[in-house]
Amino acid sequence: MKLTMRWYGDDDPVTLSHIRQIPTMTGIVSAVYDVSPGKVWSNESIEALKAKANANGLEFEVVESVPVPEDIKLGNENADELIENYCENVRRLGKAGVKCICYNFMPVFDWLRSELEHQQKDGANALAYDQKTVEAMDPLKGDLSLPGWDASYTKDQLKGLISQYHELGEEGLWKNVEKFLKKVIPVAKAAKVNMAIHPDDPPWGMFGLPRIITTEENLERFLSIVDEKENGLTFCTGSLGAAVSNDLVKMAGKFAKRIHFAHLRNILITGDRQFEEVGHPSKCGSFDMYAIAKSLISNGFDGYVRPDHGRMIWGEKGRYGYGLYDRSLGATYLAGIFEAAEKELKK
Ligand code: DNO
Repeated sequence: MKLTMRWYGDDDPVTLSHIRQIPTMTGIVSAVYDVSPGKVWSNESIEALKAKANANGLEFEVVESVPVPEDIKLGNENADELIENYCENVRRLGKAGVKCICYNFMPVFDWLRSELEHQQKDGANALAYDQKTVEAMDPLKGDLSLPGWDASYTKDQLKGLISQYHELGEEGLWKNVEKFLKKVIPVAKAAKVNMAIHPDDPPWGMFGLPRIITTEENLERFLSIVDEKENGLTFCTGSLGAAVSNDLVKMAGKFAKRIHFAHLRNILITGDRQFEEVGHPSKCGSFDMYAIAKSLISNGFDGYVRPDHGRMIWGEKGRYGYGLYDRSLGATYLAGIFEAAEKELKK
């Protein structure tokens, strides 16, 4: 496995020289942020990102994300043109040496939390989710005040989008993901890039929006749409594991060869569809992280790993989930459990 760390570009308070000093770190996970979703990334921007990483002794082999525009997910008229732009990005990234692209197919919202600074007993704060708080809101009535939700849509745009998705439903979304995969995966194969879809976070529908990248059964269905290695997964334990019915150790093993990227973080499940993010080690939360690492590598996983959301500790202020300190602790913990698992496997 290769240990990587997400970096949000020049505006990120965490610098490349910080990242380089994390023991066993090999590279960054980043994206071009100077164009809107659906547009082609310039070769100059891609090369500049790579050059910055390399100048700091880091690789740039993983992109997170090349966003999929809503028009593709909805199958709107301009979807074909936008998918072609998407393919062009895959070609360009492949040429620049990128080997893995993380993306998601979540309608309207990416990850969703109800609290960004949930106070913890040890003085840290972290992201948290409570279904009841989320259910109390109705975006169709213009009532949406989720922390972290970037209000780039007007109320009317948001209403329009949500009703289009209501009409589309889950099967409609499956149809559109199929169309996307059938065009993008052959391009990824030619470009020697592995595509790695990120699960829906949390893995259930909300506000009546369909969410499909959610369960073992759905991941299986997704992989079989185009049964090629390049059609793969980002295995995000914090996302999938929020649904207690998802058996992470089993899923890690079952899908290991198609998992190209692993986001390995722990959460503490505090109630029905209620959880908070915690430190990465098993003891801090609800998952057996060592068993997950072992299940991955003993079943042939050979991809990228990154620590995921960290808490805010030691007074750090920064991008929620993406500070330096707790993610670095997470990174060294992950390096430790993988070293142990690899050694155990060789015995
Ligand atoms: C949250 C991240 C997600 C992820 C995208 C991938 O912190 O894991 O935002 O980057 O869903 O497309």
